[in-house]
Amino acid sequence: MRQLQKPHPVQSQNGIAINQRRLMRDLNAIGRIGIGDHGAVTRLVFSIKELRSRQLLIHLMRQAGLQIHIDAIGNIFGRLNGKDSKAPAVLAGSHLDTVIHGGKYDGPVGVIGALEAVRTIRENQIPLHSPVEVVCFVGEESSRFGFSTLGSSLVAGEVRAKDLANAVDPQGTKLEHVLASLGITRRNLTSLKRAPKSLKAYLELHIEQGPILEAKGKRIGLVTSIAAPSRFKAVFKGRADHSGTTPMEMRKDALVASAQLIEYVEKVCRKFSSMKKGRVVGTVGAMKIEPGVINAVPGKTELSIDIRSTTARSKDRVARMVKRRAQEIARRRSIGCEILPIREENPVPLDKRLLRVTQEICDQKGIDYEIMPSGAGHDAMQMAKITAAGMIFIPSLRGISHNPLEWTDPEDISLGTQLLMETMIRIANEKL
Ligand code: HGY
Ligand code: MN
Ligand code: MN
Repeated sequence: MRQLQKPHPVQSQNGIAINQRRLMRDLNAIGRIGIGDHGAVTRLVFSIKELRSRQLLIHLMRQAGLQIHIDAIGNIFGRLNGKDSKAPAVLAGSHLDTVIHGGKYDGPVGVIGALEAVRTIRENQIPLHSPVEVVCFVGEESSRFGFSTLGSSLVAGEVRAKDLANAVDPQGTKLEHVLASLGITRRNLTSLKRAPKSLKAYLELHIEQGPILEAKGKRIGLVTSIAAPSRFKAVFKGRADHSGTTPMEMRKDALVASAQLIEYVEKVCRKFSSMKKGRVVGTVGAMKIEPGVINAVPGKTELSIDIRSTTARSKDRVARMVKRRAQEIARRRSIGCEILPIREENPVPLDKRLLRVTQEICDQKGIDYEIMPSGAGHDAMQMAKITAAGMIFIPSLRGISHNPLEWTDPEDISLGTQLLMETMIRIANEKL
């Protein structure tokens, strides 16, 4: 691992620097909610732990003197007004929910970083023309229902009833029912949409979750675009049989069919990933097996498949190939196969002007940065549909994420937060 640039103290703008001790205190407090063995953090959306993390954030926002608004799904907005309280606002934030056995930084860095930026602005009475808001979006991770960026999709007015059809958690709870319990139904899915004219920009500080910044020895990434997923389920329907009495040639084993498809996903994505343009990655991250016992031939499997690329063309082509291959495998084995769509998203370009603002600040401070795409999905991909959206990356140790070993140097978290704050100030004072 190449040595990162020597961490230099966060250089402030006209002497005003964010408070690193307070930033890390609150980040660690959030990180303790849902922590288990080996430091693994689990805060699945709408779980008690995840709700508790949002409660803590509301407390911290209150302490910071922000005006708090919580929408029907539970997205939290903490507002600090500027000179013109009616002007479109500059938002900054991310999410607090996690994957199962994840790390402490994916999401909270962006929420607590934004909170620290706004607290510092308020304490130092830094003049702002437009309001600024800290935002925590609910359910960014697809880990529970297979549906990602839920809260920001609702704010962007990007949730369609059909997208919810196959959004079910492993216990069989349908996302649609959870939304209905919150008063959100097919008829009012766009009721949480934020009017684009009320927004000036959205910024998100996030860990890179990959190896590029560390490999290049850089501390800051300025993000150009966000890769997007095609997510769907492949259901193989064979026949459950006795594992001892059923001859091999008579079996309709759904799990062996699944194994062939899983290997194909890796093979076809590797093939496409050799091409520079339109790199594709594919994952079968979850599988259900029925009856799922040692002495029965698996009769039915359900594979959750995630295919991504920074170009829609490559992503769509590989997703089609995987779906076609699933049907071929089933046909050859005389078993059934059903493809259940979860969600189709297109890669999202981020705002060039916002990127330039942070780039200028880095240049003035002599901070080396990398201009790069994001392989991971983020709330910014939804917010980019209703306002100018930008992202600032900070390095992940050995590129590890969605894993308890996820780690980012507090100096880098502070530097990213300082840059976030100074970018927010510039945008909030820019004439539209
Ligand atoms: O799945 C993702 O890309 C993100 O970590 N939610
Ligand atoms: Mn994540
Ligand atoms: Mn994230």
